[in-house]
Amino acid sequence: MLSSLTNFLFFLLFLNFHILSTQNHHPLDPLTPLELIQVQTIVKNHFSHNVSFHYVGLDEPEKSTILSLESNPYERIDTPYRRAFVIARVNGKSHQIIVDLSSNTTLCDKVYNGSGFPLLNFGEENAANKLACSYAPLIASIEKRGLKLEEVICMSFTIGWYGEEKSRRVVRVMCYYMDGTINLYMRPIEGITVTVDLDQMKIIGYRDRVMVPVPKADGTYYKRSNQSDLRRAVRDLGGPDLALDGHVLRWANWELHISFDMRAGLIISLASIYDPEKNEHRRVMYRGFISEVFVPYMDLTEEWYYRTFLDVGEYGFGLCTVPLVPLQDCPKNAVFMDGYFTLQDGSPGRIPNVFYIFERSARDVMFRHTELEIPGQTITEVRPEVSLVVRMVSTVGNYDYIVDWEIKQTGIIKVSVGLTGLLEVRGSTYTHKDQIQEEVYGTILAENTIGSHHDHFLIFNLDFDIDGDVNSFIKNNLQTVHLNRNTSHRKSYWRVKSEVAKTESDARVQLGSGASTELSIVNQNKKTKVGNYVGYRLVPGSVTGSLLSDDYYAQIRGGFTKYNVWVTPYNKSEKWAGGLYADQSRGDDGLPTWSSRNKDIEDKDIVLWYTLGFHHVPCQEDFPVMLVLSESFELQPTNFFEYNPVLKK
Ligand SMILES: [Cu+2]
Repeated sequence: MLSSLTNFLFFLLFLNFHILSTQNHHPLDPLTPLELIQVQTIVKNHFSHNVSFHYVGLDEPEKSTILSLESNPYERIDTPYRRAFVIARVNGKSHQIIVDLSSNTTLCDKVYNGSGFPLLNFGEENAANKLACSYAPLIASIEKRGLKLEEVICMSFTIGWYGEEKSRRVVRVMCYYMDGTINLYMRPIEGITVTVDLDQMKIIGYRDRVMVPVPKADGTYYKRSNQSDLRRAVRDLGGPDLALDGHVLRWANWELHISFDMRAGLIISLASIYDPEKNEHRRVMYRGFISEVFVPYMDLTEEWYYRTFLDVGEYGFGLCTVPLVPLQDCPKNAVFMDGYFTLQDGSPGRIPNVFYIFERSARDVMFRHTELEIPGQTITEVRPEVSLVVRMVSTVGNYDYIVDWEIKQTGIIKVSVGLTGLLEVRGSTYTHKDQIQEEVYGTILAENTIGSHHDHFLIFNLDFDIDGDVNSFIKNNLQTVHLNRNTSHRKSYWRVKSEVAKTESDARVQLGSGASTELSIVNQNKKTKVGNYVGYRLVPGSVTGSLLSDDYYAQIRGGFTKYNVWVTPYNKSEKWAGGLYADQSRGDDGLPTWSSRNKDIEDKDIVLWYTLGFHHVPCQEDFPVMLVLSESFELQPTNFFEYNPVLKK
């Protein structure tokens, strides 16, 4: 019987990392492999028990320190502290530890007694899968179904929270079948649930409820060697006009810092853009990253109801990133960057080519005009769009999320998310839609194969600093004005009524509810020459929100999906919208809790939270591997520049 050690072994292959210099860090640079080893040593020396590492990341210096360094770069001689934030399990308890690398000490070690548990790590997931695979009752169930043991692969699933008063750190292990395919996700072995206690690494529950046919292997293969080759030549767009200085990226009129975190994946910091009018770089965003991803399935059957995942806080969006493939994931002109994370024993692992950075010319137009009204002349001016993309792919089990942060010379930041990979399908007795007389919670995609309805909600933490960190959130409501016939030839027109959000409750917005509203972050202390506040607006893509009832346990845990937009005052510790301890969380930590304090947000350092959502009703084109399903949003300069910022280019 195979256990799914593939990932683990794959990452171990890359453990022959390079030892990087610890000198000349940007203070927001991720921890280097050498620093990760130092953290491992300090933490292990601190405890007499075995330590299981669940998160190690940079404990960044205070924002005020970073900003003062940015404005006085020569002060970099006094390097700010290098510290690590660690979450580890020791003797059945979750510890939050701050490690200071310069003094080689543990500054703080706090036991967390609240609800929820930290990120799972690969080591324990693989151990749980292996344990289940060798469990005699499971082997008997496999044999009873007439399946070959050596073709079975087991996977761990987080279990959510359904009102239990006491929680144990457990996962449910589900099994899949290969036998003639590599697409194991299309061949679930339904009806069997193995419950594993992760701390004790012991099976605490087993149930073989029902026998359902395993969907066929036929038609599930998706590798190119078995397909007709539809490749097109990859165009070389020429060398990128970018400079990478450590983790600081300079391209065209932009400068920003990019970093890898094992929980968030890609983190964008200190994004600023050059303003030719002012002859200076102007601050736009202090920080941007994916804070949480909520994926609730709508299937209520016993083996499925609990599948309401928080991918960032349970599995680690960074931990699940995969090396990108040159010339396939990206064009020839791409520049790559590696990422480093921590394994269960605290040692560093390397993900090569975790980010690709490349110029993109999609043959879009930045602006154009053809002037035909001047006698004897036709004047045409066209400026093609070229942008820079930072790309990562996080493969959370069956699903692949392609995340692009795209910066444009126009000042626009565009974020796109593409969903692809393999659906989570349920085995079924049905071979045709006409046979189905009951609720099956999905679409029949192939014989014995139901693609379950589900959502993907990705919430972004966007800490704007428009020309400084004192910003405000403005709703520009488009209102229809009705007129008396006697006063105008027109019966109606619309105008903009601006509303400054005073407190957090003013800034909770459900988009798509009929009203036309533009949402902006502005600096009320800075105006353009003609008197408009400088700002950026959110141009939402999808306005999809959760359809679950508010008092449903899964919705309580993913409560940040109640609104598409939230604004909170900046707080260094408020990073993870689904709570720091997301596994089996109870919704008592996270964005809705912070926002309920209803703090003042006008003329404050504020963070905009936006959720990009997908309702996914699977269709047959998603079988056996999904075509990319994309959504995006933009952050657009709005009265930020004095005029069209690319005119002088
Ligand atoms: Cu989906």
